[in-house]
Amino acid sequence: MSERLSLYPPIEPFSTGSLKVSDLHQIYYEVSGNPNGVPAVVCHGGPGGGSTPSMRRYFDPTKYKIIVFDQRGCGKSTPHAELRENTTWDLVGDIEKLREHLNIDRWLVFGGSWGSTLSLAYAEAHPERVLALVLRGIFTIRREEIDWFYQEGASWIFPDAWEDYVKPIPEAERGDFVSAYYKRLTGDDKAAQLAAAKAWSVWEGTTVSLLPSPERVESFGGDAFAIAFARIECHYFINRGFFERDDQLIANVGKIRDIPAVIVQGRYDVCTPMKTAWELHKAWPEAEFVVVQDAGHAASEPGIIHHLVEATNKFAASLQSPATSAAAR
Ligand code: STX
Repeated sequence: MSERLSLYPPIEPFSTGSLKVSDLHQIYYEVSGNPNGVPAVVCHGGPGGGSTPSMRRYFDPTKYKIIVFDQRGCGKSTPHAELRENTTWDLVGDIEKLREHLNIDRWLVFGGSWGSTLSLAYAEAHPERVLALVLRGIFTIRREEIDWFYQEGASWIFPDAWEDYVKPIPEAERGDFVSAYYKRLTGDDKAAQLAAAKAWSVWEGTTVSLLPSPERVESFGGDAFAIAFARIECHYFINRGFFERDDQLIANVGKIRDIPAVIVQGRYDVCTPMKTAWELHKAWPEAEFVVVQDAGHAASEPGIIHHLVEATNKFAASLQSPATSAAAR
């Protein structure tokens, strides 16, 4: 195999801020890379997973203006773990508010896992604002995807980790784990809420990478991360992503068919199995589709990094930044 591309070196943002998006919510954002580069916005996973500094590193910082933000209720956004005024369509609106606040006309949209869900929802709502899409670990919140990961399916591959996931839920309620977890994650018993949040979050932290990552499992079990991640994920799942129909994102792919796109999917993704990416690919053959044969779900898998960086490099060459095209006139 030829040598794989790696992440760009760590960088710090040249500006950060907090944008008031509703009476209740403020969202944290940061801008890194080249202030005159091609704008790119990153949609993080979960929902509720928050952004990480490594998200800046999937883009050439000399060519891109990289915008990373924390979605409502997680990371450095406030109030922490808040579920009110927190829906897919609120987040889509926030991306537009952020774009206008930063004076950006159009941008590349980059997202993995729930970040792919949100990127698709945003692009289908505002296709004229999207220069290109780079999507990984495709997730569309359909009932069968939620059932696979939180009810039965992934449990066959990780029966050991599954024992810890089922522990907080009494036998009588195990026919519907999402509902049973939702009750505890939104209940008044703070100790029960935290115990449920940790079990929920550690299940995901344990199963997202091809090879075990004890550091990830530990960080997913941290109180603040687990509370936001588990509460927000469960809230979105019990509300079926706030979509009108189960297959909405794939059914509406016609709205974004002409946007240049790359879809990167790990063959051994246990969290968002390849069936969904395959169905998106069949509905949208115009998008470049890459299966990484030795990867699971995580953005940090070496083969996933290679193809994501290759995709952003390709788009950096083909998309001109506003400043560059003005200079060329
Ligand atoms: N949740 C899938 C998802 O978006 C069902 C996701 N899983 N883990 C993550 O995101 C992070 C590692 C990005 C937190």
